[in-house]
Amino acid sequence: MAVSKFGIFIFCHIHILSLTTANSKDGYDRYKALLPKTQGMPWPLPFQMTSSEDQLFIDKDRFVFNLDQRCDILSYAFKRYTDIIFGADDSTVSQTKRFSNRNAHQKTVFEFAIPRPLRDDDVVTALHVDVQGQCMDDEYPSLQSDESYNLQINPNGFATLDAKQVWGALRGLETFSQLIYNNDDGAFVINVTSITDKPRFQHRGILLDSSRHFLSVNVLKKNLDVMAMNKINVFHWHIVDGTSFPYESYTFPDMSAMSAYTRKEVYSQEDIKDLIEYARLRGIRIIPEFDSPGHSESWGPANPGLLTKCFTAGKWDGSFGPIDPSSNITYPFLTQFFTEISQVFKDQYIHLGGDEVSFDCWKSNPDVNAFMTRMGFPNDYSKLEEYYMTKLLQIVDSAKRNYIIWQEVVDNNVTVAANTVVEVWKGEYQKEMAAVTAKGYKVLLSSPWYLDYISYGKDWYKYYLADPQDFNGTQEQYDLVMGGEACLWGEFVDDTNVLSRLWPRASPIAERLWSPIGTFDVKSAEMRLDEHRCRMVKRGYPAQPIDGPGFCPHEFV
Ligand code: CP6
Repeated sequence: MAVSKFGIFIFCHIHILSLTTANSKDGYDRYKALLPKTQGMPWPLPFQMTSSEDQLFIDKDRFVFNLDQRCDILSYAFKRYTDIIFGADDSTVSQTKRFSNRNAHQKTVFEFAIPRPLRDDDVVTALHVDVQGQCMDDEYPSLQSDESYNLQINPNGFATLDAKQVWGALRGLETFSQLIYNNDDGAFVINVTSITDKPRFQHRGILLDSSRHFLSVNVLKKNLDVMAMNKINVFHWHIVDGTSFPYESYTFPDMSAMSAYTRKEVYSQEDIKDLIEYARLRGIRIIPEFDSPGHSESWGPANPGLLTKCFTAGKWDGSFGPIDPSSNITYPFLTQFFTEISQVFKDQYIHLGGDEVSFDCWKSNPDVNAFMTRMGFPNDYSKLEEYYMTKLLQIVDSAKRNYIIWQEVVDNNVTVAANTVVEVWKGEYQKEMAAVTAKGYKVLLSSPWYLDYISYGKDWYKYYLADPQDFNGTQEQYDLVMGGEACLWGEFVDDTNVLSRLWPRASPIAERLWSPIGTFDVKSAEMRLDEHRCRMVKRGYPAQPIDGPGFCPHEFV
């Protein structure tokens, strides 16, 4: 008989709660630190999962991934997951020391099972992977990618992973790797399990900012590894901003030559190809953001005449503001630049920013004001912004790319193409989501998930409980919600702390965006999150603790 692990977790939980009331806080904390961790529980929670306490051994020496077609993307994944599963923890346990704890569900979970001689059919020696249709060896993941999969670990040791597309197979391999754990003898075991899984939202992203501080390719790759562990499928790369321009453009090489911090803090075309491929192999899209007309001061030095000159007391004060919508170099520049960007980055979407445009500099500049009068919208700076954004969107449209913009653009009533995606990042999110979807735009949520706000205590609860479809709207409005993004801006973040500040704090958001609607049980999530955090640590990523005191079975080295 298969017993749901969830049932047992709920039982544990009640048990712990009763202890809380009976004992002092200190005693409870010490006790909790000694509790067995959950083992082999996946994060994010699958759409449907039943698992029994029946354990099967995985024979490390015989184990193979089977696939009956040639598919490089999966061959690479098999290699990666072989290392992930068996590499970090080399078990030297002999066959005879291994045991099965079949029937363990009849005892309390804390009791050890009785060792039992190994039977051949208890051993998993292969995962049989089947992808319907063709392998997508030269395709990129997209908003339309099918990430669903079905994973069966049968009582006789026969294990299968079925997916419609490679993207689903990749997600299933990650889940499979998470189901495997070491028993007390150090043997590799997996519980009899049946999983049918698919994401709730198609767009599950992380924003990182490589302009305020440079982030090395090496660290960005590590982050892509951890994203894949969390089934996050979009890297929103806020690659440049006002403070530095690390993107090495082949059309405008002076931009990074003049505005990167140093020649070292630059992403070459090779670096970018390398990252896009690294992400693709993990089923992750890279969406670059080139934010304008604000946040683009770094674009100026290499492009005289592009930025607005700010005036004080009737003359130029030496400073620059947003891109100058009235300048005759602006639109030819944007056309060339975004044509390049649409060739370099393979995703269907480009993020065009459009946030936090300050009107002060435009207001101060006599040429800009003369232009506005000529155009028939004197003193209407929102109209000027609209003029600029409309032209930019047309340019990107001609380059056959879709675009994402920050919410201000539509808050300021700029009319944008109907298929524009709007990212909500500020204000009361329920109101903003309702307003943007009422206008018929597709929407991404990020406002509750600004991970650069740090505070004392367990901030992950509030990330976990925020929901992109938690607003008053019609079904049509809910259907416009594509997903969301966790944002970690770069003012206080660089290579030294990006991974530990992001993980596991972004993991609750990953579960919110992947797992079925209504996955709100923070208590059972907490046990799994704790295990998941330790799993990241075990795989070599410096994920910080979710709560103390406590420990991981494998400390970070
Ligand atoms: N940079 C850019 C930023 C922010 C935005 N755009 C930002 C604003 C407020 C907070 C965090 C980040 N640093 N280009 C807004 C989307 Cl709290």
